Formats: sequence, C-alpha cells, structure tokens
Amino acid sequence: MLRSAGSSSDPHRMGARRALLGLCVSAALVLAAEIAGPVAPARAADAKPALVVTMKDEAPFYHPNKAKIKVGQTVEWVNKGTTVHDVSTNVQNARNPKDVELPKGAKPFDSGFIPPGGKFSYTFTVPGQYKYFCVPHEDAGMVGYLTVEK
Ligand SMILES: [Cu+2]
Repeated sequence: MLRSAGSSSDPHRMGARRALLGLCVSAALVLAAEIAGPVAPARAADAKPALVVTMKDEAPFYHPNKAKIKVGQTVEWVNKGTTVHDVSTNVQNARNPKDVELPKGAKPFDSGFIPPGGKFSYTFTVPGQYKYFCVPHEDAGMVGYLTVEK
C-alpha cells in the first residue's frame, strides 16, 4: 500500500504544474491590467491639488470660502487651527440639511476630524454646486461653497 502511494506521483506533479501555470496566468493578468493604464480615476492622495482651502478656528473658517475648480481637479483642505475641523457633504451628519448641497449623482463624503496641521484631499468627478460644512462647527457657521465646472 505504501509502495503504490510512492509510485503514483504523476498526478501530483501534474497538479503542481497546473497550479504553477495558473499562478503565472494570474500574474500576467495583473501585469496586463497595470500596463493597460489608468482604469480607475487617480486617487486623491496622488493628485496635486488645484485649490488649497485653509481651515481656521474663527470666521472665515474656510478660506477661500467660495471657490471654483474644474471637474477632475482636487481640493486640499489644511487645518491651520488649534482644534479639529471637518469637511462634510454628508447630510446625515448635518444638524441643518440646508448646510449641504450636492449635485445630482455626486456621492457624499466626510473627511472625519482633521487634527491641527492635518490635511484632507478630495477629487471632484461630478460637476455642479457644492456646499459643505464642518461637523463640530456647523452651528458656528463653518460652511464653504465650491463650484465644479465641466
Ligand atoms: Cu470646524
């Protein structure tokens, strides 16, 4: 019984070869996908900001408060204050739904709390009018406007 197990090594080898082939094929596919170029839009972290908005602890909280960019461009928010700030277009996090404006088809985003000295970037892929706010300072009037042109 033990001897026969040793002699029937062929199917095992075949299996190993097939597995190796499979590995090569999937590696080639990954490589091909990478060579094929930008399939997904550039990640915000990689994109150079077209606009930098600073955030401070008193009005005007966002500076510039109103700005225009073109679709596909990235905005970077930098916290120059001494407390956390936030950039949100998520109406679910707003006390007043009027503090949020999003064009049709745009997904809401929220930076989360950005510590002093911290940054947040977002690349806008849907043109239109945006109104965003800071979750902790919404009541103080920390809102900003952005127009994303086609
Ligand atoms: Cu704030």
